[in-house]
Amino acid sequence: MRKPQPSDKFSFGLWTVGWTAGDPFGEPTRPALDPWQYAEKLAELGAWGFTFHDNDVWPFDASDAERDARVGKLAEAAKAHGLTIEMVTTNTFSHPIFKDGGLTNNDRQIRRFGLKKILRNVDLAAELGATTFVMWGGREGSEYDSSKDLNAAFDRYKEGLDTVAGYIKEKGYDLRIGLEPKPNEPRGDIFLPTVGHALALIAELDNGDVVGLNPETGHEQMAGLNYTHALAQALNAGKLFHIDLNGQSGIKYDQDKVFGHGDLLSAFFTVDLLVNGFPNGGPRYEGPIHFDYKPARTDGLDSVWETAAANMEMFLMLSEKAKAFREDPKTQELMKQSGVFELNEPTLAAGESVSDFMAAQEDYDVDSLAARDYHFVELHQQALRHLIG
Ligand code: GLT
Ligand code: MN
Ligand code: MN
Ligand code: MN
Repeated sequence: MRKPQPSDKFSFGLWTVGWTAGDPFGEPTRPALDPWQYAEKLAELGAWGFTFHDNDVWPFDASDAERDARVGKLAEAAKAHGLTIEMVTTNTFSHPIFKDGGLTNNDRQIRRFGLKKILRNVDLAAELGATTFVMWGGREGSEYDSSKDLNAAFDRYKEGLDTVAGYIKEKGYDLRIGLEPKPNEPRGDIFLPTVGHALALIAELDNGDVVGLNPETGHEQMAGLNYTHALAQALNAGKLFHIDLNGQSGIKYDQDKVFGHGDLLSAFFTVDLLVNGFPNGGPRYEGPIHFDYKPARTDGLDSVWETAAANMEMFLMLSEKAKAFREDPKTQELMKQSGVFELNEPTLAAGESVSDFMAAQEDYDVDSLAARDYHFVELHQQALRHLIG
């Protein structure tokens, strides 16, 4: 497999390779490096960009001088290694102050504190040239239904998002917000559990034009949902602003495996959508191929770089297979037979009114229509021939 190159637009969160592998049951198994050291390594591996939370770079309680010095060093490293800082996000989940959330905390003073922390990082994101600002509301939610006025919680969530989005517009920043849904973990139930929930909330915002999605593979799959469908609906709504690719094996805790190391078949169709687009054309995702995974706790620091490379290799391998699958004339034939292209034709004719439609004398041969053989399984088998044949 060829080496990743900047034109592939591969990008990693600093918290991914930087995860020292502490979990709720055990201590870290790896040492921490400085953020700029991770950036340097990612560049060597062929990554194009990286992303970070405020507190991946400076501690929660850092002075302004310390913050500026550390950001300066990171920006210098990015420049020296030709890396793009494409996305910046805010940590409103680690510090105990956020144990009941940032934007939806019952405590108003904490909401004001959280909002300021976010807005401050919006300024930094713009300054560093990032074009996406991710908001993962990991602590926005509850364990106990009695603890929240849910109507007020959604009002406060919308208020917070509208304030951040309005600020971005007022400042004229070339920045869009990517909401990241997740069903649970760390909260028992997180608000905006799926892409669909987030799309519905965005539609109610005053400044929703600059708010879209950053769907993560494992987060949809934790809810038993189809990640590729989630990407597709976000694309269809013009809201797929960013992606977090990783691997997840079924409905359980958030595994954050290497991309393709969970549900491989689903990963294949995700890549098929990303590199080939919809069969009938339509909106395409042109943003970074961003990985949000965790190197296994059992792997040491040397292996971290193997795991980062594995994400990119998986994407490239699946890209080749997905391209060959779609380019194969046999595939095109099978897609035609299955009606994949037929679905693109509007159900009503151009200019046909509902009354014309209702009045149209059409003979539906119900028995023969019901007997249509779609050959969907053969089409799927054709995909597998390309994937593992
Ligand atoms: C955190 C979370 C990820 C989010 C990051 C953005 S932080 O690691 O588990 O899924 O993308 O805040
Ligand atoms: Mn995850
Ligand atoms: Mn995660
Ligand atoms: Mn993520």
